[in-house]
Amino acid sequence: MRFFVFTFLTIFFLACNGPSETTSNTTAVPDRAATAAEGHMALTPAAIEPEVVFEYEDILWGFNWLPDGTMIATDKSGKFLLIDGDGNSTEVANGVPTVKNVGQGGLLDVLPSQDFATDRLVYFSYSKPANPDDADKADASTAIARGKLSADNTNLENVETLYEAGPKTGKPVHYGSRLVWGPNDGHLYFTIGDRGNRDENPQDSTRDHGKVYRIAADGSIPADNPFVGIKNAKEAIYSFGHRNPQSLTIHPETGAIWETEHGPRGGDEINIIEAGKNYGWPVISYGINYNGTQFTQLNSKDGMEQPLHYWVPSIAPSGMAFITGDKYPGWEGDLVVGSLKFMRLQHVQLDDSNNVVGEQKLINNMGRVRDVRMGPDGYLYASVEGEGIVKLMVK
Ligand SMILES: [Ca+2]
Repeated sequence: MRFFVFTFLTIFFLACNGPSETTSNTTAVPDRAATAAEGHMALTPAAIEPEVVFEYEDILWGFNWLPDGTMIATDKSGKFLLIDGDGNSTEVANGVPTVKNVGQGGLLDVLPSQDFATDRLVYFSYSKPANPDDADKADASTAIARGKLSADNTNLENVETLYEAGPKTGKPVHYGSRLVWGPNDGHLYFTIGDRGNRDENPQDSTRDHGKVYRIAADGSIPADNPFVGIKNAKEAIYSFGHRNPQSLTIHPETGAIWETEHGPRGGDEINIIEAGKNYGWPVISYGINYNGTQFTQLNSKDGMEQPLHYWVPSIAPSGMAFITGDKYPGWEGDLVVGSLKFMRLQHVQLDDSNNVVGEQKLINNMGRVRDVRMGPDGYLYASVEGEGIVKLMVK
């Protein structure tokens, strides 16, 4: 009983005092009793069994599904793969632009058009080099583009750049990026990291980088974007003060845009993205420099959003999905987040008000996770470096 009371008070405290924090030794999930009391069944992490559905040695940075169930995935080195239900793959041989596959750059996320069945357009993000003939040495920035996938899936045709951040830089870090369709407006939301220039980029609306963006499907700027009409502002900006967001997903009920971003040493965050808001980087943070020194004394400030949740130490979050459907009893509405650093999935338990009430580690040592998605069959899938794509079965 004492445990239960403690648990209840902990949840109450978390609910009343802003963001929830996790340290690596709190994942025993003391909130399980409360969760069960809410009527959740306790599917345990041990019941989750990864099944490799597509073996692949290199880095599949992002993946998604076409309407016919074919999977489309990005190999970071600059290739699109199409994967059928039997785990056979073909490469899109022609038309894919040259990427700078150095450091965190490469061919990044992929998102089919909302009207793919009729227009066959594929949207994607990549590190675009200033000089494609010398891509690895060239300065680069994140670009968002689309192209038409030929009927036989072998060519990407009429590739056009929809957004290209600038200025390009030689720094190999913090390109972002994820892409999602806004369910309420049909616009394209995407993320671009601060490109290693935290002091100039994230807080300045006249500069790219360190932002969540929103454009229409044709690349135009929606008239109601928050920075439209503001002098010299980058009008595609939707929110700012971000470090390096590598997850973007849609809440299945509210339609809200949820994001994760990498902190420095500690301070990785989950945020709910709203128009025009400032998410604080680098003015406020729960992290410190990699060398152990502090770059800010502040973890909160008026006018800056608190994260919904943050991790100390960092998990290096990449990819995130809400659990929907009935394949994972009791986990519906929770999040699964990929961890590059700890080579696992992080099950983030949410209550009905979307407060984080607990966490569990799923599939330790599965490899560096790049992307996490709910599949059309109701199962979770993750792309894992050196493994390929795994499906999370329930024993
Ligand atoms: Ca923040």
